[in-house]
Amino acid sequence: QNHEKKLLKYGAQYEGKRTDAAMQKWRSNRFGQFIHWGLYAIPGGEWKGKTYTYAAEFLKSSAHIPNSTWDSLQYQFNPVKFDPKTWAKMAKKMGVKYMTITTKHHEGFCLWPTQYTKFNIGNTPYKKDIIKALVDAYNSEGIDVNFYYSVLDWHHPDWRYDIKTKEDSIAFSRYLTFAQNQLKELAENYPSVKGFWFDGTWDQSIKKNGWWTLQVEQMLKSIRPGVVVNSRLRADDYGARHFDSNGKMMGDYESGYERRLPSPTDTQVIHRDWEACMTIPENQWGYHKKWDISYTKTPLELIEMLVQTTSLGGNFLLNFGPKPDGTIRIEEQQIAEHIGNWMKINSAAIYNAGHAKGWPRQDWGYFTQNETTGKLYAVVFNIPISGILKIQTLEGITISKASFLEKPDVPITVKEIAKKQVNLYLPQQSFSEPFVIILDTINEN
Ligand code: JFZ
Repeated sequence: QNHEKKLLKYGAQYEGKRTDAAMQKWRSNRFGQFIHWGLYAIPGGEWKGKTYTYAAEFLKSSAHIPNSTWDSLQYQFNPVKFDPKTWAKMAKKMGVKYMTITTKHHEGFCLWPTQYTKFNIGNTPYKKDIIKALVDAYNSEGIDVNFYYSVLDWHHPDWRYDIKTKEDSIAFSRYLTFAQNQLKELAENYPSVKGFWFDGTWDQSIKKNGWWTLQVEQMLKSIRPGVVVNSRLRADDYGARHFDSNGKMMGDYESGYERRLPSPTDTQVIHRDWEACMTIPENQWGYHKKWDISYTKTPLELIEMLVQTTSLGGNFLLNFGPKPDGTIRIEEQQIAEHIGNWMKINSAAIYNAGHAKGWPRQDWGYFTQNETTGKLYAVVFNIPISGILKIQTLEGITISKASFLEKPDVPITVKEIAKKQVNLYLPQQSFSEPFVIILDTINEN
């Protein structure tokens, strides 16, 4: 590695975590709902009687469907059963504090009536502005809304994957103006937007235009002060992405954790803000008619991911792919309900909680800690056959009391068995859900 510091015009704009109120709100949210909705929901991973198992939102590319054919799906998009309030209520019950919606995915179709392309919701049989409906419905439930925007655009004639000729460069600069206009339009027309989630920025064309990614970040922040932008937007002077050529994170949080989480012992991620986005199936973001073509994660697995993410100071964005009729598939509804029932009891260990500073990783699960009060939570996933939870404590810290978050009256015996070794004796009972124990500590340091 080259340790010489490079002079960058388009690199990281600041170091360390943002501490303003908007960022603190983003961070305290912890749990979000991702929604991928577009024309790809109509074929749902099937084309001319054939099932394509790769990501449904990539069907146009997987099945080599020409633009003219794909784009005519626009005239079929008519989600007559779409009720934004139903979605927002479901999200609220699941316990999310924010939602991120695809305003435009790689296919280029826009869910809002943009003035910059006809390829938008206004020119479908449905006609109505879906982005506005969702922003209003989710905001009424107290849920923040962020906009996903794919810079990569399969529809726009001026999109380029690389810049090899003068013609490419002229076309692509027109494209960059188009995309910037759209982003300005989104920021101006939906004043409550809390963040922008960029995608489709991995091609050479963008890497060669790092200046544009910074310009867009700055434009959005000048129209909507406090708005939160993911690292995936950004490229620097040398085409380095997410992290600049000096190793500093660009944007406000790292968005490289896609369908994977950092290891529970990762000591790097806790020093920055980050978010993991997750699918329930293996790799389906948009609606796929076949739910069982890959392994689907169980609610308990997803809850564990949410807790692991929180324990490492990150946000967890769980994806849903609504159907073309505007409803959410029953499998996703059931998972949302299960998670919501768990959150109703245990969310104190999630909201405004983060990494429990100094505490080592434990065999039975994860510690989280409230960012404001310092309250310590043990979220238990694995109970030993002995019924004894062994807690490795820190120098000078003793545990004075342990109590169930759900049932404060059920006693848990706490016994210090050696220096920095505490046993918690759980009552003889079986648990069907992961549970939270609040630990009261005395700090003698
Ligand atoms: C992208 C999209 O292509 C996909 O359709 C979905 O929208 C997802 C959220 O983002 O897919 C990615 C993006 C980044 C990586 C992998 C797939 N990555 O960083 O490894």
